[in-house]
Amino acid sequence: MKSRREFIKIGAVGTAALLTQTACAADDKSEDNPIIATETIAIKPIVLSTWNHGIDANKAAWEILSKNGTALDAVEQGVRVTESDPENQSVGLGGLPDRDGYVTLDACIMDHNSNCGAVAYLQDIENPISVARKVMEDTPHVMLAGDGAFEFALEKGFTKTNLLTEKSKEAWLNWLAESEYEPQINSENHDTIGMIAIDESGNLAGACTTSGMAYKLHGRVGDSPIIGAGLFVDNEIGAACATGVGEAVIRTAGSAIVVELMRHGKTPQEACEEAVARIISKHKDLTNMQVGFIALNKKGEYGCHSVYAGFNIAVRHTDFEEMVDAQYEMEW
Ligand code: SD4
Repeated sequence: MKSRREFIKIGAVGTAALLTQTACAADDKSEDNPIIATETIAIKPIVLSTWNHGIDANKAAWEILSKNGTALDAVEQGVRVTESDPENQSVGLGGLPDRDGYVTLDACIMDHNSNCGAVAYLQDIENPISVARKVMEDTPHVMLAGDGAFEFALEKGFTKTNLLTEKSKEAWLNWLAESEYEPQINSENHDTIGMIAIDESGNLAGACTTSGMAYKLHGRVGDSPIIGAGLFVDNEIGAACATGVGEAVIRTAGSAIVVELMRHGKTPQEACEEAVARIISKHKDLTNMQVGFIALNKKGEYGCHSVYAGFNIAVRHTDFEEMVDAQYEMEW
């Protein structure tokens, strides 16, 4: 297993060092450098999210968390930043389309009361996470898909928007020349954004949003809108989120498994490692099978792990902001 940690900005070095020893995906699991925080060091609020784009998303989430806002508002507002960034080609506006040129979005959100909402195969709406929240709050259902989700979004006041930017259209046209389907995760270090947070009151929430695998079959839905696969929150225990090949995450009920492992005493880091091991053991062919998990428990301890090298997460807390390179099992 390999790992590398990298601090990109530290607000208060002393505190950051303390938290690194007590709460992070530690490289050294010796007794001198425990990854289990004691009950007295509850780290909150805290927010973590997947990939490099997590830094900007965390900033928006932090605006809310640092003012005593709820984790639910924080994760929604946080991932909206990534959804609305036209330069980001794996989430929301500007996402790479499916094989037939349609940008189709998947998203879900979950709060501390186990309320949850999701949209799948949603087109022409820039912020699917906010539609998912409306599904959660304004309907008796958990998930709406396709045309029904779109109609619902319009009813709720969302605006129809063309999500296929020139940049993504051009990439798709280039891809069409060979039309070879090859999932490419890690490229430019961004993909699905998954965000999990604890607020000042100690409540957890999570959000996950994506345009899915580039050039997927039309109609394909991944793990990201599926509660228990792309995201799971249990306010008694913790929260987890997945990125990578959605089919593998669905097959192993990835995020639910991470939370269950924490329920049975694993640290977030150990739980992510075991979920990755499960992915590896259930797949004979691991070619391009990148999957990464992030996890956070009630104490604010967190962890992350991936099948292949290259996965990283953004972490924001009162005293520091950092990127953590996940530990992993294999080089590409
Ligand atoms: C999916 N899990 O649609 C998403 C894609 C992703 O990193 O996360 N890529 O399968």
